[in-house]
Amino acid sequence: MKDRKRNWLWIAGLTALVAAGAVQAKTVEVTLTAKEVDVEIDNKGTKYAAWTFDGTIPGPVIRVKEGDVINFTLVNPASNKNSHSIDFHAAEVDVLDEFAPVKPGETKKFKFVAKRAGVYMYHCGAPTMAQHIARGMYGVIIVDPKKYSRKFPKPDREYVLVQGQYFPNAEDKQAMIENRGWAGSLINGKMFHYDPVHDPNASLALVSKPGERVRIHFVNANINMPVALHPIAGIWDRVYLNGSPRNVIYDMATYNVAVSEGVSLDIVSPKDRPTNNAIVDHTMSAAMRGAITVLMNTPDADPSLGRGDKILLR
Ligand SMILES: [Cu+2]
Repeated sequence: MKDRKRNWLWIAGLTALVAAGAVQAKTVEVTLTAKEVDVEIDNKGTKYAAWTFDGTIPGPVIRVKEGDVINFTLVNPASNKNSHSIDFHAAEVDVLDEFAPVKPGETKKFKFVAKRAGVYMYHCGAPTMAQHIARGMYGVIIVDPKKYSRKFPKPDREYVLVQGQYFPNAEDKQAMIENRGWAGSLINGKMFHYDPVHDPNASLALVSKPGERVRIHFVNANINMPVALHPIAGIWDRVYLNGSPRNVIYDMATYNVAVSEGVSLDIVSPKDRPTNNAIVDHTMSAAMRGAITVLMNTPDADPSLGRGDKILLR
């Protein structure tokens, strides 16, 4: 009798849990539009004939929760000259179906479930893929876990950084494939985007207050180069491989980010003084050509930055 009662309680508890989960899982409508437009690729306004999602490099940050259903639409307007596609690294589907190229004037829809928490690249995979990525068709999808934990605490601030390679000759596909002729590193679409130290035209930097936990969601959208990500004058307190709460490593000076990899990295600055960090790709050919981001840790840090829709600064 006692056993029966215990079983019943267990089943009731499980049912409540399942019901709670069902309430939490949402269907999220996401539409991206392929846009072949000129964008600025540095702080002084140099234009580049880009291909983009929604008109910017990178495309919009998509943020969902583990278990959510993404109801996705890709629009390729008739005014474009090229076929484009979407490849979500967060989706487990069919490369020949969901990820197939979409011709100008056509639209494609599909659904997928964001089953695994993490930070993922998305990009265009239409041929020649190297060119579609190099010209700017990439972005980030963050799949938040259902809840935070001691192992994966809620950060005080979060920033998205996406690194890409800049090939001035937008037509030379073969050079992109063979890694010839790249002239700069783009951080969220611009060289030295957040580095007022090396570029007097830079007006933005990342900010936090001393002692805050700052989580950097980083994606390597380079064509051929890994990224040696190091926070100068700091140490990564934790690195979450693929941005997953299950994959934590501690105390890393430099973390090597593979091409297409997403990763979340926490830095906690000293509490008792204002400091600055320079988050660099320690690969000098990249750092000296744009891959430096300044993080300023000061008591008067703007409270709106690194939160809500200000995790990717434009
Ligand atoms: Cu494309």
